Amino acid sequence: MFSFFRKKNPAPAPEAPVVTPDAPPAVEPVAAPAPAPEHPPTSAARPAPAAPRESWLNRLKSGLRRTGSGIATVFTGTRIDEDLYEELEAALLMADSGVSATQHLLTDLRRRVKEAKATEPAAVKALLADAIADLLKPLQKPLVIGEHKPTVIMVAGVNGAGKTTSIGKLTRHLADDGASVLLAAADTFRAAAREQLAVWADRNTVDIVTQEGGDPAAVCFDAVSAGKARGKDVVLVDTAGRLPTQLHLMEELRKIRRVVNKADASAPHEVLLVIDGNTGQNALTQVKAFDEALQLTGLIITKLDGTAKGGVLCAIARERPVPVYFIGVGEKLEDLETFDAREYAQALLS
Ligand SMILES: Nc1nc2c(ncn2[C@@H]2O[C@H](COP(=O)(O)OP(=O)(O)OP(=O)(O)O)[C@@H](O)[C@H]2O)c(=O)[nH]1
Ligand SMILES: [Mg+2]
Repeated sequence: MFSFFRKKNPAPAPEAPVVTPDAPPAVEPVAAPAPAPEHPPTSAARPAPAAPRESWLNRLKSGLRRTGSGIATVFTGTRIDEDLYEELEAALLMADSGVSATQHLLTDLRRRVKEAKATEPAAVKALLADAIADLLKPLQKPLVIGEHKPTVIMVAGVNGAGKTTSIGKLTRHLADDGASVLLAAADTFRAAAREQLAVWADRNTVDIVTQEGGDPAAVCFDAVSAGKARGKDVVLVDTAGRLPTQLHLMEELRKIRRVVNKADASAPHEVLLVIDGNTGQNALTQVKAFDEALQLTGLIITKLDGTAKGGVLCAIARERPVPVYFIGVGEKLEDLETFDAREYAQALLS
């Protein structure tokens, strides 16, 4: 079951066909344009309902098991000794947990083992799951929709992290919950990027504001204005991928943020960073850099169904605890789930 917290239950949005009066005429809000040729045919019909929570949890487990199994194998022996802690230290570091979180977990675990008077490695493993769950708990926070109308959500990240796909999945979940969504194609560099987002808009039968070439900030201004004029619940802004080291592109993101704020003085309400779960320790660098530029409110960690080692969430929890709203476990519409610290800790040790 997918759920995110909604403060209020907004009334159904009036589908006014008008653009906001103060929007520059260059930008055309369009309703779900034709799909890009490279994508499979789309239909206005809603796709099949999301898979049950358990099935995607198994995919997360099998994804993490492929690389995270090093942690679980530490506990296959019969004794609790210094060798076990040393092996565990190496396994946590190998799983991208980073030095700080690894040291924290080892100290915490030793304390728990002493307190519980644990004598079996299996019991130590269960205590480690508790320690990891407690470390990750501050990252577990629901996305709140409904406090503002529209709730403006800006999405950023490095190239290919899974921004556009995650926006498509998120749109589906929001729409399933009865929220009206408008997409802003602020990745104006590539025609393919606009078309890709348009396909997701079409699949979800939601409106999209797009512009050929031009200024991404202008698209965002128009999208937020149109979202207000049309009474949408959510405006989702897709931005072009960029590295934190590309300073002019980071400045462009800051500009988008400022312009969104001009269109709606309380926006953006959420600034999300999408991180490819395979990024390893570099993920922490990305969180820090994007947080400094944009004041992040949340993260989406994608591709946890693949070869991701998973420990990087421990590093993020320890060093830059930005909430993880969602995790991506596949390429399909339903492959996005809310983050649960305990489930994740258990998947990491499975
Ligand atoms: N296996 C898997 N693949 C994913 C997931 N999320 C995204 N992808 C794939 O990752 C690739 C890149 O996804 P996009 O959504 O285009 O990434 P992006 O961040 O928008 O990329 P740019 O706009 O080019 O920066 C696509 O092939 C997606 O299908 C996921 O959770 N699991
Ligand atoms: Mg994209």
